[in-house]
Amino acid sequence: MNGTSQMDGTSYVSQCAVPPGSSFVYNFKADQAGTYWYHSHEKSQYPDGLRGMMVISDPEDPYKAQYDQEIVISISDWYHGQMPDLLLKFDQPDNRMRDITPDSNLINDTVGAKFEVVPERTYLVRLANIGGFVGQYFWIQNHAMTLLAEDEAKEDATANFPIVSRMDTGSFSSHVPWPKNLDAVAWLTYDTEADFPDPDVLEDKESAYALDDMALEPLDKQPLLEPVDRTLAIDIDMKTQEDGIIHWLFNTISYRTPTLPSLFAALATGPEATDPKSFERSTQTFVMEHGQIIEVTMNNKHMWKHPLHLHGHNFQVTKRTKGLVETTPEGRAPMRRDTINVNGHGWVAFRFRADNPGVWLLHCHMEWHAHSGLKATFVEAPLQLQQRLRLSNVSATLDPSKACDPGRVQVISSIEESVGVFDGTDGLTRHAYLHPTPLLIAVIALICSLGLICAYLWRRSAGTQEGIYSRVPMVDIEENDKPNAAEPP
Ligand SMILES: [Cu+2]
Repeated sequence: MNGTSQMDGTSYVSQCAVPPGSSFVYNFKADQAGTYWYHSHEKSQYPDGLRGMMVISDPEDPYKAQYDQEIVISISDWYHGQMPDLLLKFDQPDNRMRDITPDSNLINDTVGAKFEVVPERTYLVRLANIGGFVGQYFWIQNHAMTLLAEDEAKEDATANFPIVSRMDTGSFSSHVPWPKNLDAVAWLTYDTEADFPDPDVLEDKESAYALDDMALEPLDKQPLLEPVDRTLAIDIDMKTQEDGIIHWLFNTISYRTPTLPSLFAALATGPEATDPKSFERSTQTFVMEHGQIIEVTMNNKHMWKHPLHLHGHNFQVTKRTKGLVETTPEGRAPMRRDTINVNGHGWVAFRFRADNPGVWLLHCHMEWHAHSGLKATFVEAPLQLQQRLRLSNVSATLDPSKACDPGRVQVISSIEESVGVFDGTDGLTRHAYLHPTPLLIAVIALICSLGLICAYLWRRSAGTQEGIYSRVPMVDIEENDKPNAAEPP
């Protein structure tokens, strides 16, 4: 999303929400190869299904020669209720921040998926957790997996092997019932006629074998960014707010959706956009200067893990603690991520260069926590941003309550080459989407009209010649249904 903050898709951060019956064209340059997923960033909609995986292929994939085929796998927790109802239950004063635990666990949005494979071939597995809440441990039974490298297992080609994704119980409060079944199971399928065995029973200690992502090193070996120009210390905390409900907070602020999208505020306020006070306080806005190296330290004051996600950057993770153990890259180039798990009562530190002018969210990717306020806004290089983007109607932002009325304000890119040639209209488009209801009514009306015309023509033809149905003997049902007078009562 470098250079196209207005296409980031975060409602009331980079755009207005897309109203029913409208469409929004996301126009951006897919120049960052990898395995991603997309999802709604409005009203906790994505755990109900408004999400999917997105693969950006690399024409110069350095591992291309090392695998034969790709398998794309999503894993996700799943709720039998829908989010609007679950949020009502969640937002109760007597709910002491007990996250609602999922009912089920899915691989590729189903139970018992089968991935057919051929012996001796090597597969690249692209894996993403697209769930709303729980972290997962993933393994394929009897198969060694190497991250972005060859799978060297030689297994029985007449058997099938369980693929397991297990919910990380470190996400759950001990005060709520845990899901009955933590595992999602699919099968690596060599032979569709053979058995599909249950996975081996493992004690819940598999996390000891899990990959420590701090040990990863990026291929480009980007050196540690230094010196740090600015340090942000952010505590993860929770506290009862004025609505009587316990909310999550970054430092002392629980994020509330602003009336005016923060990007609109950054573009409408001129030089004052460098002042955090130009943004609604509840958006917890940090303003960064162009090119600064920022180090963010996030300190978890509670016992649960949080997957912290920053939009607009792949940051270098420089430290993470677990208990009393502190892990650093130790002489390697630091791994780069856009999401990092912070452990219970632990902390993480990450760095990035503020070279992507835009308005970007930092938030926990557990939807209960994000919904409950665990979000902050990074306004990055607003003066440079104002040179790239402008508003179609600045004065319309003076009444924030109306700024998101349909058609009122558009964000316009000043540098078209940032996204190349595009022959459509990007951004919010009114009535571009044909709603299915009027379409359905039109089709039904057409069918009914044709039916009436046919019936009329048939009746006319029946009057002039003997139709086939005229030979069917007519039965007077009422007469036949009368009791037979000869039978005794
Ligand atoms: Cu969280």
